[in-house]
Amino acid sequence: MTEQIERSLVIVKPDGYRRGLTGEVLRRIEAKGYTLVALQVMTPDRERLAQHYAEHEGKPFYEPLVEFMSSGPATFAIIEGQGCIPGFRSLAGATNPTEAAPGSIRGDLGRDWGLKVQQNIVHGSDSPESAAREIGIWFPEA
Ligand code: RTP
Ligand code: MG
Repeated sequence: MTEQIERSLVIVKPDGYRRGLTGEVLRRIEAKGYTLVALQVMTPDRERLAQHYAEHEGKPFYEPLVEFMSSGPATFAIIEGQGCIPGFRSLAGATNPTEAAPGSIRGDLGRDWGLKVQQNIVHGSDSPESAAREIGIWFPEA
């Protein structure tokens, strides 16, 4: 394999936290063979969410997304492993839980709740640049 050992930022979003799915998500990450490097539960503040989701500013789902993400505790993790950035995206499945394949986190555990924003349990960085940026926002000491 040519993939690098890399780090990704994973969030178990407030819907996943509320539904008691944090352990299940972490179990899948560890079962896949990725390492947990850092782990923290907190209610994300709007200021850092605005940085995190800067690419989506102005889109119709942006405000509902920040509202949802700041609605309660979420679990933030840095994970590490060969190819873990695309690897975790694959574990997570498609953004829309209705379309996410069975076997993926969103496919197995998510559904469309008919809300203004997809409440899809997890976030995972989408590139090495995003991962470095997002880890810097949520784990400034890392
Ligand atoms: P994420 O960033 O959370 O890992 O998810 P993603 O890459 O699969 O999705 P992205 O396009 O980056 O969108 C970020 C998050 O915004 C919410 N969203 N809702 N039309 C909608 O209702 C909609 N579109 C996006 C989701 O929570 C998505 O994960
Ligand atoms: Mg994204």
